[in-house]
Amino acid sequence: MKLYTYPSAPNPRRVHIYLAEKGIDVPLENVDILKRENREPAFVENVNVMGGLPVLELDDGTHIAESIAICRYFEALHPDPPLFGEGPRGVGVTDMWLRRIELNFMMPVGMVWIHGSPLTKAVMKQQIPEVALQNREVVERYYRFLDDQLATREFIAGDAYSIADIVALCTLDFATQLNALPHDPAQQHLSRWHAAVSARPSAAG
Ligand SMILES: N[C@@H](CCC(=O)N[C@@H](CS)C(=O)NCC(=O)O)C(=O)O
Repeated sequence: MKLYTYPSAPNPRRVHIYLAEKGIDVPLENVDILKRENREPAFVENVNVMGGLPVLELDDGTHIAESIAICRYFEALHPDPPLFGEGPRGVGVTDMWLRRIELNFMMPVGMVWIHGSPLTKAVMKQQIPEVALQNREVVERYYRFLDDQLATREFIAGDAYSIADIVALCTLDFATQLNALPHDPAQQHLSRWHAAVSARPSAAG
């Protein structure tokens, strides 16, 4: 088994944090996104037809791409501690928040990245600056929404740390560090949550 990865990128980072929370060691093979190694024909043809990272290679040669699919694979093998919720209610609520974070937070940050960053300009056929600007506003609204939500509970999906926190942390740090789109430190509940999840040893890697 091995994980093809580029650890500092937000989607691979989700898997690294998840594995650290579970205490699971997986051999790594770094693939340099900046050198476009993940877009070389050998990688696309043999590892991931979509070209993205991370990808988990199993010993029988199966490839599982998509960061959340990789985490779910490990969750099935190592259910404790539960990071996708516990019991039918917990699983449902955690999945609801995971999907909200992916669709309503990561997606607009991704739009800012591909339409607004000088780092993606060379690979985008056409950047549309208005799309980046509109999505910056969507993200700023989402920060306000998350701040309100976190006023009533400790973590994104409830009182237990979960995959929703992992994805939200990677998204917020990606927005802040690579898209110059930080949250307002005066958003005290979001700031409290961010400090707490960042202080976990899993977030350091
Ligand atoms: N939905 C996929 C997204 C994979 C993805 O887009 N990964 C990025 C890194 S964060 C990537 O490989 N970018 C370089 C590229 O697409 O060429 C997942 O969750 O794993």
